[in-house]
Amino acid sequence: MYTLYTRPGSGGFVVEAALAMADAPFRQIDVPKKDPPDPAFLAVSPLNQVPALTLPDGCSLTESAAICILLAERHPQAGLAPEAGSPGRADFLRWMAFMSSVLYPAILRLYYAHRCTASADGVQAVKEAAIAEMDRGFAIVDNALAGRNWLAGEELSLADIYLVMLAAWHPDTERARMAWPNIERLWGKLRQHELMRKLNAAHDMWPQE
Ligand SMILES: N[C@@H](CCC(=O)N[C@@H](CS)C(=O)NCC(=O)O)C(=O)O
Repeated sequence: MYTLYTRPGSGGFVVEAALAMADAPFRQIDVPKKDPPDPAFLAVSPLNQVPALTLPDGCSLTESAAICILLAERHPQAGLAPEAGSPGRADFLRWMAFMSSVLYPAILRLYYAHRCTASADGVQAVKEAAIAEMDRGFAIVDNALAGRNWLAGEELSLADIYLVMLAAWHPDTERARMAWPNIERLWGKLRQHELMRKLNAAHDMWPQE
């Protein structure tokens, strides 16, 4: 059985979606934000971040994109991602890497701005730069979604769920929904998706419709 370390409203959202779509049994451990961190959790996640996943063989991994890609590979019947060698595969890998290395860190810089400056006066500037970087990244993904139903391939994949999770963290979701109509179109579909509705009830990522 898998063990998912998560907390409501965190990047555990997309991993939980993956496990549910794969119908994979898992135990969920909610990790509260704690200072100092729990040493047992640090052994699993050295940066004290969720999500983290322990595999049935006892190996653990962090990094949401790596976890998603691995789960897609371990549960091919669930259609979590375009298969290796299929036309949508390159887009899937590209956007998973882009979202986890460009968008997610920009979002973290906003919410943990104090970590990015040694000066208390610098926090506001870090936040403004983080939002600008986020906006630049979302605009690029929005553009990639023009004329497409899904970010990668012809079916819903974890890349789409990852994207709406990040969009929900934008500090001004009203503006985000207006500014990036292709992301909003995708998000609108996922807001009606039964599993997303269920997960959203637990994670409170966006206002329930
Ligand atoms: N690069 C990591 C980032 C994970 C991350 O930052 N998680 C947040 C919650 S969404 C967290 O645990 N933050 C606590 C902290 O950084 O102290 C990933 O993609 O999984």
